[in-house]
Amino acid sequence: MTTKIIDRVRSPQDIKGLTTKELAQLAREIRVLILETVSKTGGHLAANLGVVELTLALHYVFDAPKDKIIWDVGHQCYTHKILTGRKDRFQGLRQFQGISGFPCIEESEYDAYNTGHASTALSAALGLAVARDKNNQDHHVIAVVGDGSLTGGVAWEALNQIGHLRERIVVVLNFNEMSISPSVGAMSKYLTYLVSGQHYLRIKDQAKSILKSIPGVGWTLIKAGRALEDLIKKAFFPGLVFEELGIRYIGPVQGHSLGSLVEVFREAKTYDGPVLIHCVTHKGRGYSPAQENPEKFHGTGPFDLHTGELREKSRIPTFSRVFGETMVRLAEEDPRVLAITAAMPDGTGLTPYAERFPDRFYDVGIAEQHAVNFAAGLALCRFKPVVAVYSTFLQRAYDQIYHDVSLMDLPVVFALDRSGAVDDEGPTHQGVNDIVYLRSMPNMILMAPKDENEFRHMIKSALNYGHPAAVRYPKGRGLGVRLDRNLRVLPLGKAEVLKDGRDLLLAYGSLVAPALAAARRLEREGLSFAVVNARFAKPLDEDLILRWAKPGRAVITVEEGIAAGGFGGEVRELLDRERRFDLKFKSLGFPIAIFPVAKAAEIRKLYGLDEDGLVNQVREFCGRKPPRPAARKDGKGGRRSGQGQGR
Ligand SMILES: Cc1ncc(C[n+]2csc(CCOP(=O)(O)OP(=O)(O)O)c2C)c(N)n1
Repeated sequence: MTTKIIDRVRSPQDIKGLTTKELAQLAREIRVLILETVSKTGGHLAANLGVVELTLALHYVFDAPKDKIIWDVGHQCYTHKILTGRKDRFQGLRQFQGISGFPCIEESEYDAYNTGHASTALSAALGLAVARDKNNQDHHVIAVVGDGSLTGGVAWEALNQIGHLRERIVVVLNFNEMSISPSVGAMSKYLTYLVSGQHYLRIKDQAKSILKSIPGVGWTLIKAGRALEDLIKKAFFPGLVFEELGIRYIGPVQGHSLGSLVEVFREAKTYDGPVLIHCVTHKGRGYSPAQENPEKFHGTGPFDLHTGELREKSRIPTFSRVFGETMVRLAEEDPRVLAITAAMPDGTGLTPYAERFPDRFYDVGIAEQHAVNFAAGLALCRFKPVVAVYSTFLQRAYDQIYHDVSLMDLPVVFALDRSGAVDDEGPTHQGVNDIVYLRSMPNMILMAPKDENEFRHMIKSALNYGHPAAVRYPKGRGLGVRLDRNLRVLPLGKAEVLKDGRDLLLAYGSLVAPALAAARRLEREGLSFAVVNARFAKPLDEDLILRWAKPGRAVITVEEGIAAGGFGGEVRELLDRERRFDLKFKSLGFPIAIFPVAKAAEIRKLYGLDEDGLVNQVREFCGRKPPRPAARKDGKGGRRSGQGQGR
């Protein structure tokens, strides 16, 4: 029986004595574990397959947890987790009460910093390095950052200061020419240029052989390797960006060659200042479906390992897909409609639009702030930009929304995908804050559809109102409703009554459907609630709400977002303004919390926002007890037989 090396690895210490050949064998075993697990749990497959060797070499050369490794975005940390004591829990990747798919300081001392959003690692690394020096410590700080994440402005703000302070930091640039989609922008082209011709390596090798041929002198110079490198760089690459910033550049390095990686990391370890190592890797390495289609396998659901086909199939379209199709239609109708994404063309459903209107589509890279600012400039010149972005990532652009869009009342449309609870990704990716942070923006219109059909009308409406407008919608599939042939503009600030009743359940967006189902169940228990699809969180349908806001009545708001300061807050303030104090008010939504890694449905259940939870919460608010379960005809169930049934 062959024993696996991976079975002997409990911590990075266990790989220190391995030969390069054994490390390569371990890399193969890790890939198998990642593939077998992610094919069941879903996860960030392609990025993780691309950094197996890089991660092994880092743990081989550096001494975590003393040395601190920070993973930018953190979606590529699976090998790191496997090597740092979490191999046996790896089956629970991204599962409720399992392990997170991102670095998590609460989970392990080897996780030096929590990540999830892109481009933060360099700033954090600098903070850790400065703190190290102030504390008279001597460990290494390593930041691993992808070329995609290097399109984020904050990464450059960090490099600016790193070059200035010249702190001892190792930056590992994981260059695979991909963000989720192909990397974009001038910087990406520049990095490709450095790699593509292999100019630098060629020149370095040529210089070495020339020096070697000079009797007596050559070898001395070659041994003083750094001097030679500096000489070459200065002579042939006077503008090498990183060197000009004061950061030593090493590379390009073959990122799947364990020997080369170990050598350069050892060299970087000796350097007394900031150093950037340009490692060339391939996303999806070792699994051909992912290698051929790294975009599809960037973040994947469970899939068939043999065919690479996704397991979940449905005819019901996702909201993202409906969005993309709607954008194509709206762009056909109006040549001023433009679409902007911050590195998520596929995730936001914009790929068909980008193919149809390549010159009216902008992927700005992982640059949400710039996306919003750019849209403001376009809107000022009478274009109609739609910024398609995940709710959680728009948090980055808070000031741009306020300063550049809202204050000038510019008609920028925000299409907020993945709003509400989000499957599997954990606390960094929940789209639960957008209502709260957008509510306070002057001129901003806030909308959320009850289903995918209404959603299409909302995108059309948002483009027609002539003000900043945000439409929030959930991750995943719609309700499977029929789609109207024509798109129409919804009356601004008008809600829709779905069911009449004595008291009011005022639901927003994705929770309209469970609220309606809950109200129907409560009706059978004698609790009469009207259900209103609010459509707008701002402006509210004030007249309609005030019609129900009578003494003694109950008004309950329901939203898939943080309740404090959210949609419910907007309604509560209306009631206070109108001095409707003698009614019962409650807002149901998420608490301010750190959300667990779980399915969205599990998160909603946990906080009482699924149908059962809503029934329970409303019932409790009304001071009602749950009805006794009816006794089953077979005598089982209900109250236990013999327990006072006949009294
Ligand atoms: C602020 C922010 N915007 C968008 C994302 C979504 N996102 C996750 S990974 C990724 C691509 C990262 O590319 P890169 O850093 O090159 O890593 P790779 O996946 O290629 O290894 C993006 C856009 C994010 N995590 N954070």
